[in-house]
Amino acid sequence: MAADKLKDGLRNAVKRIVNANHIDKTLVDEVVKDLQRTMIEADMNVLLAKKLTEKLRERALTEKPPAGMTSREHVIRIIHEEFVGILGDGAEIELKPQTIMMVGLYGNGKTTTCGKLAAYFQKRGLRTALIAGDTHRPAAYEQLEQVAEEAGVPVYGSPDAKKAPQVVRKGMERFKDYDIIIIDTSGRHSLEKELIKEIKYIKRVANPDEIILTIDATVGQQAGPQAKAFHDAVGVTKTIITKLDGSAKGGGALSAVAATDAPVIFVGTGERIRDMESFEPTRFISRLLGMGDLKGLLEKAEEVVDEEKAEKTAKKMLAGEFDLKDMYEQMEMLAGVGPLQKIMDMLPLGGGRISEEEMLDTQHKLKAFRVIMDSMTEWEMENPDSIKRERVSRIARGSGKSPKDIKDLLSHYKKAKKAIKGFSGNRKMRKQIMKQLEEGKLNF
Ligand SMILES: Nc1nc2c(ncn2[C@@H]2O[C@H](COP(=O)(O)OP(=O)(O)O)[C@@H](O)[C@H]2O)c(=O)[nH]1
Ligand SMILES: [Mg+2]
Repeated sequence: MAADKLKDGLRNAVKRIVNANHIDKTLVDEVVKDLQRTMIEADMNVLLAKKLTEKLRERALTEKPPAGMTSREHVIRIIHEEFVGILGDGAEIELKPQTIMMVGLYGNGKTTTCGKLAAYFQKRGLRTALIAGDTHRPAAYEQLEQVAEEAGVPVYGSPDAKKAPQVVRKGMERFKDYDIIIIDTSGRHSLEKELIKEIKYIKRVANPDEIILTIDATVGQQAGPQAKAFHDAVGVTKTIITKLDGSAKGGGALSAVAATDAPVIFVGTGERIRDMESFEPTRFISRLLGMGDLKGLLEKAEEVVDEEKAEKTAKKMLAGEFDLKDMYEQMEMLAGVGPLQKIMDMLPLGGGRISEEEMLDTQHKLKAFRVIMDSMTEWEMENPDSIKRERVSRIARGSGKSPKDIKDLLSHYKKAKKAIKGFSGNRKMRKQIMKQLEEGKLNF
């Protein structure tokens, strides 16, 4: 199967690098050639495979490993980064009123994912409803009804309905006051003409904002062509990879993403309604590369990354850039001794020793903030200043908190940001901290 091939090929490349006496041009060339063959055999787009491996080769031959990392670890890290690059930075579905149509072959997880998505939106304060557009399988309606109940949203349809487009038309009418409408469709075992005709018809009736392709991670070779066929028929805008919890590590999904260019927004990691995760290209590629098995080897590499991350956060803070994610991270670190405490320690007397009591209070707040932040999008976390009235009430609805709680969080954030700006505005101190950071004296 393609997924296994890709996985094996990647792992062999990694193994070769690990076992090499030293990294030289011959080895890099061989590994790159192997990788290219593996990718093409695994049904990946040839141009994509070429582009990726060329970049890999160039980086492996020219870049120097950062301090504390061997050249072996460095090359593996480059492979990892370049594969992550194909998948982009991870995309999100917008939290705005919209109609979503699900497509995918039979058994790929459309109905299950309808429920997961409905729960996702509902939790974030958007009124959500489902339409049963699969009129082919007798049990399809009941299955959707069941996931709708779990998500706490209404469903339109009937077990006896025969014409899917008609059901969809009526459902759209029924739910016209809802924020989010998600349409389940039927799948069949293959892409028959009838199926294509039907989903095109449903698309015309519903005029969806997003058409989400669910693709089963265990589908190997056919993933690319399947995705392309759906894309050609209706234009896929987003992808959800399902069953990533299974044994196959989803190599075929890479081809699917390459075939449609529709970014992956979530992955399904189980049958239950809560088994859906935001898609993180980094984690996905780590699984594919078998990073788990390589843990020992890469531990050092990861430490370097962690240090870099801590350093980046500190620098960002000093530059006065600071978002909700940073704030949360910092609050988490307050339990131990994190960069904030270290920097605080360098401040003149009274600069900010954090008392036991404050720490407990912080932990308490953290819990409440976590719940609220779960109802926010990534974008909102990164742009907290843009969270105004409507967003405040939506987040309050989704998290089951009061608008005042949301405002408290935002005001806490503003205070933290101001404090940081305050001392980063002190040029002398800032220079001193920066210098220490650069000289590596300030270790986190
Ligand atoms: N392990 C696992 N099973 C899943 C996942 N998503 C769906 N399934 C299962 O796959 C089967 C088919 O799913 P279904 O939603 O009916 O697919 P549909 O035919 O496309 O609507 C069901 O048994 C689901 O429970 C997932 O992410 N992980
Ligand atoms: Mg279904």
